[in-house]
Amino acid sequence: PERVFSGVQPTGNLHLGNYLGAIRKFVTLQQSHDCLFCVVDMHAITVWQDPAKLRAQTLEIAAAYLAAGIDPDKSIIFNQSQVSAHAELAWIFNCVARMGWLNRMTQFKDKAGKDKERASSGLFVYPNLMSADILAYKATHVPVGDDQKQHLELARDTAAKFNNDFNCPDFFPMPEPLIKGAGARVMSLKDGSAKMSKSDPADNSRINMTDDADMIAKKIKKAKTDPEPLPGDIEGLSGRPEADNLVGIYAALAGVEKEQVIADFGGQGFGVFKPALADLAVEKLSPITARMREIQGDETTLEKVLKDGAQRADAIAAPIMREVKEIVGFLV
Ligand code: AQP
Repeated sequence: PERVFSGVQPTGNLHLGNYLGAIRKFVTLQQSHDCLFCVVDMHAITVWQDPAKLRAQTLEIAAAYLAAGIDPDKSIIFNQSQVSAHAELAWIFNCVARMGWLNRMTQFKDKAGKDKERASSGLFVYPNLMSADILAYKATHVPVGDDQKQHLELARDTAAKFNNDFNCPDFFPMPEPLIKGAGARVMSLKDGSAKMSKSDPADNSRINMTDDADMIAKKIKKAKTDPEPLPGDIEGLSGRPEADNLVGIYAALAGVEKEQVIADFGGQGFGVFKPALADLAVEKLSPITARMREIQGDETTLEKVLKDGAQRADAIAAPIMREVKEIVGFLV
């Protein structure tokens, strides 16, 4: 059976990239697959998180899942630290994956910054925890943005090495990424070559899921562009990363191809295109933002959804972990 696992970190500033690249895809996938959608709080603490904020941000992601349309009766919504399999399998994978593999991960290089000596050891082994997230459920498909492709390849390598080292062919499946489609890579509004990111200190580099209509319009109006009008064909976007990004965001929000956006707006200046994009963004995002606020107001229900999800997730992972431990030679 095909099983989907994916997660979002509760690190604050949930943005349009997270929505278009991940959460919106989750909603569609739950129609065709068994899905687990996790709030990955253990990943979040690889960089310092204020405990009170972490708690609030965890509830915020759960509220975003529900507000976007993930149905907790159909899909499993839970937070990572409530299911022990994640930490247990991550440790085993720390002993399977090689230092050389981790050394090649570009996200560590980006996130650790210049002073790698001061990065947490958790940040370095983060990809092993991600492999554990997926494989503790023998998930077969992982919807993620383009930025997570390298980590998913590492998860496949780890699954293959485990199956090979312990002579248990096919024990872990090779998880497939589901990356394609509009919105897989939303770039910063201030720099078309950097991805839109929660941790960018410039708030106007991203559209937050909590921004109101005025804020969304203001940020789009101020987004960096070049002085040329939109090109008459799609090839004309090459070498124009900011224009390409705004056209891509429009296409993803409207649910059409970029070609269609160019057919509609080619030759128009940003004075016309930006207000149209702002209207579309507000139209698509404000109902979700409003629902998110409403859901966040009822913490008891949110906590109940997470608790129930954790129990259902544990029911899948526990028997798999028991087998893993037997395979490794741990007494169970
Ligand atoms: N800019 C993006 N475009 C498309 N998809 C994106 N994702 C993140 N940024 C973009 C996807 O969102 C999901 C959840 O991401 P995460 O919480 O694991 O955070 P991240 O990938 O580390 O990226 P962020 O949100 O920008 O955080 P920081 O600033 O900490 O790096 C993933 O599926 C991701 O691909």
